[in-house]
Amino acid sequence: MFDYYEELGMSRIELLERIQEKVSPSRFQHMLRVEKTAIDLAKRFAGNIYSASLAGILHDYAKDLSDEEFLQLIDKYHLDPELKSWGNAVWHGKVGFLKVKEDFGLDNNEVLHAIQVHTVGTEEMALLDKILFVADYIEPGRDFPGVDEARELAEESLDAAVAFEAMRTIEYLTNQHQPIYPQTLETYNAYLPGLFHYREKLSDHKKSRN
Ligand code: DGI
Ligand code: FE
Ligand code: FE
Repeated sequence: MFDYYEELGMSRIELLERIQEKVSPSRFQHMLRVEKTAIDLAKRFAGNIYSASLAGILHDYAKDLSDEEFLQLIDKYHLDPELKSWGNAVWHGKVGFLKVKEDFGLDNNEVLHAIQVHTVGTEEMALLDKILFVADYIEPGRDFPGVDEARELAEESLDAAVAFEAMRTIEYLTNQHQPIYPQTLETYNAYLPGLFHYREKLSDHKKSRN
C-alpha cells in the first residue's frame, strides 16, 4: 500500500480520514476491498498499481451525498440537465468523479475517468476503467448469484468479465423494472464479443484436451 499520495499532497492516513468523513463505515470497508481487488487486477493485467489504488479507494466517495446535493452539483459542474432524471446509482459516478476532483484537487484524468464510468462502463474502456468496473463487482464482500463466475472470468479476461457484469446488471435491472442508463447498454454491446471470444477459446481448449 502507498503511504503518501503525491498527487493529492496527502498521506494515506489523511486520505482515509477524509473519505471516512463522507461515507458510512460499511461503504468505507467496501472501498478498501475494491482498492485491494483493483490492485490485484492491476498486477495480473499489467496495469498501474498506484492508479488502481487511488481509483479503488475513491470510487464511491460521492455515494452518500443526498439527491438534493447531486441535483445542485449537476448545475454547478454544468453537466447535461438530462442527468437529473436519473438517480444515485448513476450520479455517484457520472457526477461523483467531479466531486472527487473538486474536494481533493485531483488532476489525474485516468483515475477520474475510471470513477466516472465505474457503474455504467463505456464503449471504449481504458485498462484502469475495466479494472475498477470489475473490481467493484467481484470484491470479496460481494455475494450474489453469478459472482463466482465473474471472479473466474476476471482471472483470465477483463473484457469477458466486463461483458458478463454488464449483462448481469441489465438482467437484474430489467427484473426489477428499473430503467437502464443507455451507456450501460453501450458497454454490453461493445464487450459482448469479448465474452463469446473467451468462451470459444475455452471450449477449443477443452476439446483439444479430450
Ligand atoms: O456503488 P456500488 O454499489 O459499489 O456499485 P455500482 O457503482 O456498480 O452500483 C451498482 C448499482 O447501480 C446497482 O444497484 C445497479 C445500479 N445500476 C447499474 N447500472 C445501472 C444502474 N441503475 C440504473 N437505473 N441504470 C443503470 O444502467
Ligand atoms: Fe459505485
Ligand atoms: Fe463500489
